Amino acid sequence: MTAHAATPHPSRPIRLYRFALSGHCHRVELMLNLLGLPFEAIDVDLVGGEHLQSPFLALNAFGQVPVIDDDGVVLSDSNAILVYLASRYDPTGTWLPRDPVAAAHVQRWLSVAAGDLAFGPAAARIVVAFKRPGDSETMIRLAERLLTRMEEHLTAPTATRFLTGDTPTIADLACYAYLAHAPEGNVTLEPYPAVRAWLARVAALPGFVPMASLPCGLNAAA
Ligand SMILES: N[C@@H](CCC(=O)N[C@@H](CS)C(=O)NCC(=O)O)C(=O)O
Repeated sequence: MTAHAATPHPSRPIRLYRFALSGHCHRVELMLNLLGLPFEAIDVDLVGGEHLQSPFLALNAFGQVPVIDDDGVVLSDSNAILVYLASRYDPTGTWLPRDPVAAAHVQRWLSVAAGDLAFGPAAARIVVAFKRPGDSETMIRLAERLLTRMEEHLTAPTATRFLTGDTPTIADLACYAYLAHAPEGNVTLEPYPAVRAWLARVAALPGFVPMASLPCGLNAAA
């Protein structure tokens, strides 16, 4: 076995530093569950500012969750963690394909997740759910533009069941939570049936775990 070959299981539970209502953390938690990996979740008090103090800053100088500690391998950034978990622990090699073209397609959606998704629906949800200041109108417009592009992608003649093929990859996990929870930031999913069908396919994966829903935005009780 080479140093890069996927190993099926960690020798001890992976520590996941997280905030339970964070979509960035959810995508990592989802990967851990879908791969059936043992892990221990450690809640970081973002509201109380724990992430901006030592010892957390020693784990991630950017002061953000998620972070994992896999037997001394400490990694931050949700998409980087997905790449690590898939490369190290997915014996099927399907969650992050090695084929150069397929890998590039996955990376394209990871970039979307770190770009339009983060600045659109994720940011709009933060403004509403956590009462942070921000230009909701611009965020919602960004979210609508992203959802329109995704609807087109998922209904094109070449469309597949998941974002980059007929089997799910880390691209689907990275894009899932902030779209599934977009209504909490006043972003409607109604005009996007193909996006909703794709979200349902992700949610039907064996081992799927949801992120808790918040009763705010379009989900607020009338
Ligand atoms: N690029 C990072 C972004 C992570 C991120 O924005 N985490 C948020 C929670 S959703 C956080 O820790 N925020 C604390 C802060 O920025 O003060 C990733 O993908 O992990």
